[in-house]
Amino acid sequence: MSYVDEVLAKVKEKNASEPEFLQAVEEVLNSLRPVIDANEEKYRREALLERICEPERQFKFRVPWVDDKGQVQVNTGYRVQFNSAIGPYKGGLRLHPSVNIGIIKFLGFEQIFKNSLTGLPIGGGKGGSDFDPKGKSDREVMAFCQSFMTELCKYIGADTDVPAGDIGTGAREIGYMFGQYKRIRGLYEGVLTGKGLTYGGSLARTEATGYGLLYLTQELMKDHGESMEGKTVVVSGAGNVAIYAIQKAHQMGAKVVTCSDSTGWIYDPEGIDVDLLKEVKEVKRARLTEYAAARPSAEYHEGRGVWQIKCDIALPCATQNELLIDDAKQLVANGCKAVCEGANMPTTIDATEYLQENGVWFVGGKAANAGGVATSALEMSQNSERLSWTFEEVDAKLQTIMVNIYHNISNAAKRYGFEGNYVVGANIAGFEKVAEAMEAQGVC
Ligand code: NDP
Ligand code: 2IT
Repeated sequence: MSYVDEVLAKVKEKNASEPEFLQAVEEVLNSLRPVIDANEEKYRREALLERICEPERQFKFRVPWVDDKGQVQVNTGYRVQFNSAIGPYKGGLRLHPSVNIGIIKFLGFEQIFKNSLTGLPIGGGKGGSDFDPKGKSDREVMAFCQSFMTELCKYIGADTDVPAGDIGTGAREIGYMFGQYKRIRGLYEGVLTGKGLTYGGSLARTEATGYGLLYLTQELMKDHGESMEGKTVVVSGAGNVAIYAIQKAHQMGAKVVTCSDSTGWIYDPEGIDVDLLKEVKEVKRARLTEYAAARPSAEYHEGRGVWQIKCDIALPCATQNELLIDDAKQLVANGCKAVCEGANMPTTIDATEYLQENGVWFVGGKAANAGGVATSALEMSQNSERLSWTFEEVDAKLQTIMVNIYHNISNAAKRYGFEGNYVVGANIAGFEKVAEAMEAQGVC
C-alpha cells in the first residue's frame, strides 16, 4: 500500500465520526500523491503525514452564560491548535449551532495550507462554539463572548495563537472578546484580528476576503485571456465574504445576480444592490425577504437554488458542502467558466471533480479565500509595530498577495504535470513550505 493510502486509512479509522474532517484530509492527501510518492520512504520514516493530520493540541470547554430571562445557558467552546511550523496558530472562531469538533478540525486543517499560501508567517488553527448568535440580544451576545473568552484567554496570545472572525463572528463579537481578554490578561496586544478601527483593527480587513476572492478570480480570468467586464456572476451567502465579493465584482464591471442566506435566496437580474444588502444583513441582521420587499427587480425563493441561474462565474461564499454534484451539472450545462470558493470547502469532492473534468476553471478556498487571513496577518504586523497603514496600502498588499497565490498554485500544478488543476497546485504549494519547516524543526 502506498504511504498516502496507509495514512488515509489510519486517519479514517481514528476519526470515523468526523466526516467534514475526513473530507478535507482526503482532498489534500490525494492531491499530494505526486510529491509524497517521489520521496515515499523519507516521508514514511518521518511520519510527516501522520503528524500533519494530528492537531498539536485541542481544547474543549464549557461556556455558561445568562440569557435575558435570567436562565443559565450552556454551550461548548473549542480551539484546535493544529500546526505551528511556520508561525503562531491563526484562524477564525465560528459561532453556529452546527459547530462540533469535526467541523473545527476540518477548518483548522485547511487553515494550515491556506496560511502557508499567503507567504506570511502564520500557522493553522480554528475555534468556535455551537452558540447561535441569531435572535440574541446584544447583551446576550456579550455575555456569551465574555464567558467564552474567560476560558479561551488561557490558551491564546499575540505570539502563540491569534483568533479572528468566521461564520457568526463579526466585529461585534470580536470587540466583546477583545475587551474580556484585555481585562483578564491585563495585556493590550494583537491577540485577535478583525478588531474595530479604534482599537487596533486594520483598514480593509472587513473587505479582505471578498475583495481577495475577486483579485484572484480576475487574475485567473486574465490568465485565460478573459476579463471580469460584462460577466454574469452568481454568489451564495449574504455575510461578510459574500457582501464584499459582490461589491468588488461590481467595481470590476461584472454583474452579480444572486445571493442567499440560511433560509432562501435572491435572484436580482438588475444586479444585487450592495448598499441595500448591507443595510438588511449588517445593520438590521434581518432575512433576505427584507431585501426582496425593498427591491422591485428582485425575486425571493425559499430554500437553496442559486446554482441554477445561468452565469459565467460562480462564487460559493456561504458554508461547507453547499455546491453539490447536481449543482455542478447545472453550472456546466449553463456554460459556467469558473468557480472560485469564497467559503471553506463549499464544493463536495464529486462536484469539484465534475467541474474540473468538464473544463471549468476551479480554484478551491485554501487559495481563493486566503485574502482574509492574509490581511489578518497584516493586522498583526501593524499591531506589532504600533502603527496603522492606509486603506490603499493594505489593499495594494492584498492584491499582490492574491496575484502571487494564483501564479504559485498554477506553477506548482504545472511542475507536477497537472496544468490547470488549481486544487492540486494549491495543496502542493501550501504543503511544501510547511513540510520543509517541520523537517527543519525535528520531531515535534
Ligand atoms: P457570515 O456569518 O458573515 O455569513 C455567512 C453567510 O452564509 C450568511 O449569509 C448565512 O446565512 C449563510 N449560511 C451560513 N450557514 C449556512 C448554512 N448552513 N446554510 C445556508 N446558508 C448558510 O460568515 P462569513 O461570510 O464570514 O463566512 C462565509 C464562509 O467563508 C464560511 O465558509 C467561512 O468559513 C469562510 N471564510 C470566511 C472568512 C472571513 O474572513 N470572514 C475568511 C475565509 C473564509 P444567514 O444570514 O441566514 O446567517
Ligand atoms: O477561514 C478563514 O480563513 C477565516 N475565517 C479568517 C481567519 C483569520 O484569522 O483571519
